[in-house]
Amino acid sequence: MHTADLFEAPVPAPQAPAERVAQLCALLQRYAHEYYVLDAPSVSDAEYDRLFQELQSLEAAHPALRRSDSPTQRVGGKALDAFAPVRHAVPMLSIRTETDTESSGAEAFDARVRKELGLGEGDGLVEYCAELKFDGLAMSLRYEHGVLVQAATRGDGETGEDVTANIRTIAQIPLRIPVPGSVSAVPVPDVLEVRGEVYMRRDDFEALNERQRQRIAAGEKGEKTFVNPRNAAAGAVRQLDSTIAAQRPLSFFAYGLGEVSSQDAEPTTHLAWLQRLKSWGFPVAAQVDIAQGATELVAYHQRIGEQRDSLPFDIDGVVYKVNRLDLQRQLGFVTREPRWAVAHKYPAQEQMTTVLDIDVQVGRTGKLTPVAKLSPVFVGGVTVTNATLHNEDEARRKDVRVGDTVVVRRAGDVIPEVVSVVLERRTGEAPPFTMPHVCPVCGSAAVREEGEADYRCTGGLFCSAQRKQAILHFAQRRAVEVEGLGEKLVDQLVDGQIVKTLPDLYRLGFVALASMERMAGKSAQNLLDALEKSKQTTLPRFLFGLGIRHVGEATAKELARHFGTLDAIMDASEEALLQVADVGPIVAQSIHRFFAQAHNREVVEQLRVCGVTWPEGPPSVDASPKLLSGKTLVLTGTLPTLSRDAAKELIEAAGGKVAGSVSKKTHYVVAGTEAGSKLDKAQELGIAVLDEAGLLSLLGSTPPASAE
Ligand code: D41
Repeated sequence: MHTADLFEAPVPAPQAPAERVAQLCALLQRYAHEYYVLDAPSVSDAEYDRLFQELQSLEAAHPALRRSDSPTQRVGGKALDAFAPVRHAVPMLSIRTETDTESSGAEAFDARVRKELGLGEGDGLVEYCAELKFDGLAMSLRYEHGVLVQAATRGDGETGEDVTANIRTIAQIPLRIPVPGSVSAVPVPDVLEVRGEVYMRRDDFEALNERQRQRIAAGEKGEKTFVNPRNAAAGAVRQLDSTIAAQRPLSFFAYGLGEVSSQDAEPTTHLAWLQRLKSWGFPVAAQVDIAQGATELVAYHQRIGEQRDSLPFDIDGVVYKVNRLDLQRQLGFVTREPRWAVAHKYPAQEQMTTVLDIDVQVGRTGKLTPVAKLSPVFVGGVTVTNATLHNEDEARRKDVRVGDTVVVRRAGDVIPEVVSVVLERRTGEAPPFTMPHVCPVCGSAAVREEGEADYRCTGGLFCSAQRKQAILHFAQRRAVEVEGLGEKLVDQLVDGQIVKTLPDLYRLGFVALASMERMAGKSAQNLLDALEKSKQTTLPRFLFGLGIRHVGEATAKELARHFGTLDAIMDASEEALLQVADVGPIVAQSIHRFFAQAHNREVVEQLRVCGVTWPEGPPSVDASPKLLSGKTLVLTGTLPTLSRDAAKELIEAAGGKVAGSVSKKTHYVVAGTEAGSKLDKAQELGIAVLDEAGLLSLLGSTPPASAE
């Protein structure tokens, strides 16, 4: 069970099923109208789906309560009067959805298919075509004698709306097939209905919203920004004025067929059809794949899940289809859902919740960040209670207030953020949020300098929040590494005034530690041991650990190499610092200022007195020819002997750079076991892929005896 189940919206008091059914029908009808007719949804898709499923299961349990006007009896929305209705020659079916995140969705589907087909254990695997589930708008395109004659929305599956004029503005949709210059020699049937999804790419969506913001700023009436690419696409398709639709950048992917007049040599599988559509000039997603049996469906679901955030468009799941068309016919459909297909969703990346409070947090460099404290909500696979509002301008632009209902987004490992406020739901009288002009932790003045987005506390190490962050930064694995010194412990040490400055860490005694709350004698000793061990470090780690603004790991390494000793760095002029590779004026100024402060020099001095040491040497001019200079590498998966950090160190020592994601600028991808989307991307872009042995031979070396 997901923890989310514990945090869902307040559960209503037990209610008679009839009452709940009536309530759900009314709610869903209202939401559907807002969504389909007004293009102004007041609830998230996920919330809508959840209520819809609740109604479906109530009706299944109490068939007598199923009303003819129930939203479950009419999947889809009402046609806007302004568009002519189109009766689909072949109904546009809906697709059964499995929402769970585990493998069971694929396994349950495969089991059902096998049962329906009467397959036993010895009968071999069923072949599936697996594809992406685009988060857009279903569309049916009708071609007669190769010419696009009509484009219709899905509507309720039987009757949609004629949106031909708007759809013609989509460059990706062929007006005539085969598209001149396409590869196909196969003649096009007299009647061909292609079904697929109209969607908006994420970059197009961002650009559109940027243009909209400028229009609003310029005072143009009736303009608004869009919540997400799907709503923007829906709005564009349903524009009555097709010149406006033409300004909204839409795209299309084909995934199926409606009416098709018979022809010679018809494809016998779904995949063959998709390939044929592609050969005529329709966009078909590159990720379409064949899967043998449930195991490969699960692998597909997993693999696409890893790629999800790096795709240029939104998907909300994957779709599995029995590949052989004769088997599809044999399976048929029940109540408008084919038995041969299923959609397997991913956890929604956006959810609605309420803002309980707005806090201001203070970071290591004194940066003040407004953070919305949320009623716990399950989004993007985890329970979220905090979402960043980034800075004052963002908080103002979104106008988030305490008590508001907001849309929260968490994609991949990115910090959750508040996307927008659902203004329709604002009931409270809470005033707009303002940034404090004093630090909420230490009371020092907080200032926002011209040209900067952030307020900063001016308290420096007087501010306990900055002290805590500074200690955590120093103690992290990539810096001086004090094992076991985490957030809770640092809070205790700083709040209890046991540690005020970094050197205080090394003056901790067993008695003081062991007398702290929740600190057993053993953990006290472990911490002392870890502190002792951390004293033997390296110059780059120490420099990085000091937390000088703009000095990251790579810069710290360059500084250490260039100057050789800490004293040389501490005494370097800005001009001298500028000689270091990668150090520009801002970084040079920051380093120079840091060491110009007496208290910073004192901290360094005391750390040395306490026994923190590192090997120093003469400056090394970067003379040795570097095997990897100018090369960018990406690491993915688990390598057989090298840890990720060890591999990174080797690559950087050879002058190479390690990047986090694969792009056209990547020279090599080093892949270990369980390499995911980065490997796929490399293959897609034709980038050289190495295993560990390949990396080592590139470096002309053999693995070090130990990774550290
Ligand atoms: O990408 C999609 N959203 C998608 C939707 C897809 N890849 N395949 C689909 N296949 C079907 C069937 C199996 C019924 C031909 C669909 C949909 N239907 C669909 N889209 C909207 C309602 C149904």
